[in-house]
Amino acid sequence: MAMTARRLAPSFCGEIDGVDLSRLDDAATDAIKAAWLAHKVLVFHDQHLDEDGLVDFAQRLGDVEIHLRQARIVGRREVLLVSNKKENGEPIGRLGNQELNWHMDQIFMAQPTAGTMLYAVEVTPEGGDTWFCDLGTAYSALPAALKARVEGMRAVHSAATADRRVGIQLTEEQRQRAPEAVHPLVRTHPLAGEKALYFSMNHTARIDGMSEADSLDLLDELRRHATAPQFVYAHHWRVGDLVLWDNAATMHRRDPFPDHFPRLMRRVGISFPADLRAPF
Ligand SMILES: O=C(O)CCC(=O)C(=O)O
Ligand SMILES: [Fe+2]
Repeated sequence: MAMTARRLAPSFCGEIDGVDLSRLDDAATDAIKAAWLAHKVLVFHDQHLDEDGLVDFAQRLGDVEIHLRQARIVGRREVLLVSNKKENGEPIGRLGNQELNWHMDQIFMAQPTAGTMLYAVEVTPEGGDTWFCDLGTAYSALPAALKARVEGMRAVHSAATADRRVGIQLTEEQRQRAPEAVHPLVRTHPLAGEKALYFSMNHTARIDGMSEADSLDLLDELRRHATAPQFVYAHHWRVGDLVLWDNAATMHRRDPFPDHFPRLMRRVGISFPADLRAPF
């Protein structure tokens, strides 16, 4: 079964209409997997998924992860709430209303998350757009000198770096479960075979063997190149949208939004098959 996706950006991002993610058969699941690989980011609208339905869909795509920072005591542990909402003065989810800089989810793990899905339950009329950039196409379009320079480089990532840069606090137990991870700065996609830049402005502490200042200069140069308008798609959310992205081929960021607008997203992370999890 072929699934047609409308391209939302020149090189990546597909929008798929007419699919009910709560009723997929195996042929439709395979078509979604193929479209996801081809488009790197998939956008679905008008979905009706409770937490069980979201986890069921995620399980069709791969092994579902429990997020390092998961702290829920009610609801499905596979589902992380991304929200600025509070109950009894306490945040019900993560990441508040602030801007999130260009990043890659869980790049700091030895076996980072392959893909993330975000499902919009409550959206804001202003701000809160989520932006994606195509790191594969950006890599192939690098100026030759820069491409030669990054060849063979390895980058060091840690959750503690994100704590420092973004102010997300880790518990001691979480810190021990996620020490530094070192991955190639240019990663070959384990399923698509495409080479892509592989770093995160929030989590990449440094390039192995370089000072932090020099590393940040290089990362910023790569970030400026990779987030030029021709490599970027910005998603403006509607209730019922589900966006699924490939963490081995894209980075994302989020616009801030006014805190008096409640925003609630349900989020699930998926792994690659066990033998393909470590980046190479
Ligand atoms: O809230 C968003 O739009 C994006 C949050 C994010 O970066 C994530 O859930 O990984
Ligand atoms: Fe993220």
